[in-house]
Amino acid sequence: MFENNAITNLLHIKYPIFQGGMAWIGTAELASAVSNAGGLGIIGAGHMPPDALRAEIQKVKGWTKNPFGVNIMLMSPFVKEVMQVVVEEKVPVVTTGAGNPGEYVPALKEIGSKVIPVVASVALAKRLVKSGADAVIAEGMESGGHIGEITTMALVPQVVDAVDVPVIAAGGIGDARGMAAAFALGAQAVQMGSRFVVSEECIAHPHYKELVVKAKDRSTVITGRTLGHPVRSISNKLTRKYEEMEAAGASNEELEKLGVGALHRATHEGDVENGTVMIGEISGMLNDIKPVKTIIEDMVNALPSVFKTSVAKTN
Ligand code: TUI
Repeated sequence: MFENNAITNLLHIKYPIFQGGMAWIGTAELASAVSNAGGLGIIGAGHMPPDALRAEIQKVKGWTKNPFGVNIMLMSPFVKEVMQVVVEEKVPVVTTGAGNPGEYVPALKEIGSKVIPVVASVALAKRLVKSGADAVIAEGMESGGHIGEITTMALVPQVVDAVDVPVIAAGGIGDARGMAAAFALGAQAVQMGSRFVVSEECIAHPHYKELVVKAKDRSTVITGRTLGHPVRSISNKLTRKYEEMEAAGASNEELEKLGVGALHRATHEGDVENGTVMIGEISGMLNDIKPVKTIIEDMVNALPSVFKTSVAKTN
């Protein structure tokens, strides 16, 4: 199965399924479960200080022998230090988000890490492939958290046509139908965040998971457009307050202050009214909390066999 797949071959993994590297939620527990189930588990470094990230990497190394990754959020104040940690720890796969990682690519490649940036545009995909990216994750605006402007349906085939490295599709994928659609668009793998939030191994507060399970197709909203970093999350007291303040002409500083600590408030304290519940548009079809292994195996079993034996593009 997946013998002809460029991503399983490049990364030495069983299934072409990545777990999105989510801040506060993509911990060693979730990442090692996904890697043990044959996918690529990814620690979400988010705003983590370097020592915390090193501890998380060492936990994953103890809990799985399979390849794993770290996602580096480029808006983090610790970006230089956490890059240094992933180099020292020789992390097999490094994904990046929320910015352009070009300056860090040479150091990562030097120690043999595979570098796979998340892109939300064709232009950045092309630039990063020139800088040496081994593959790119094309993430549509259906995703939760920090997003771009283009949908997965429109972005993936345009990135596939523009670059000569494998493309991983992300945004709006939660089951075998989404995976088949991604392969049909020319992607060689998928990345899922939301589906893994509602897994047994995910350490998110039960209130967070319950809200995702209850969510419907139109439950999410995008805030932060005027600040230049749009974020998708479940509509709640905090997003409504944000919208009211934005409409009343609040300053960028006041709006940014609302977001400080808000993700942790939801993921760890369980305050899902005054915190940010980042999740993608597919939350409406996520109706149960399952073990990671079941999520992955159900998905692969239901995938039409044509996508397991051949892929649309073999570069
Ligand atoms: O990074 C994400 N999703 C995230 S990061 C995050 S942490 C956070 N916490 C609080 C507030 C804001 C963020 C939560 N969710 N996804 C990957 C992603 N990258 N989506 C979009 C992009 C992106 C956007 C623009 C990547 C590059 C880019 O352009 C940069 C450039 O210089 O051209």
